[in-house]
Amino acid sequence: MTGTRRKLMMTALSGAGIAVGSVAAGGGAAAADGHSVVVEVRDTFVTTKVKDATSYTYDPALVPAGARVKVRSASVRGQRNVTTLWLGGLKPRTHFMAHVHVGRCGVDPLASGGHYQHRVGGPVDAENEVWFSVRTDARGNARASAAHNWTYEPGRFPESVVVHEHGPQARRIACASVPFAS
Ligand SMILES: [Cu+2]
Repeated sequence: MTGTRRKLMMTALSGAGIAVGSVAAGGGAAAADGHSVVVEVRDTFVTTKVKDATSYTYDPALVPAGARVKVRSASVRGQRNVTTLWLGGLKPRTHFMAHVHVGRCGVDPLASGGHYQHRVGGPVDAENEVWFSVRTDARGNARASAAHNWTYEPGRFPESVVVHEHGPQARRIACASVPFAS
């Protein structure tokens, strides 16, 4: 085992109120003709010395091994999505950027590929992509969320959230694998 603690919770509620899959109480209200889905992952960052892990730090000075991440994606299919990112135990009082990326995290920071885009080849902005502006507090904790009037597309669900250094280089400093769905 990698020592990584990971929990995945998926909730699916049909519009008719019939439970599909494993349902947790308070999983969210379903639209009249929609389909409400919540995906939530908690994980711990490990260094790239660990093979086949799910979430990596590429810069332990900014994101120490053992720092925590939680990602929650709540959707009403075809209508809207809110993706929320929590980070814990990072470098305090520091500004980071983060995005939803298409690929799974790997030992190579580039393994997660590029940004997920709602309209592929469309604008590189916070409406067509999922961007988070993150500022850690005195304890190194932060929360940010991004809302869209679209949902992740079946067949090409994104697979990670990548944390970048704030600045022109936008160096990749950590990555959390998340099996998004909507
Ligand atoms: Cu990115």
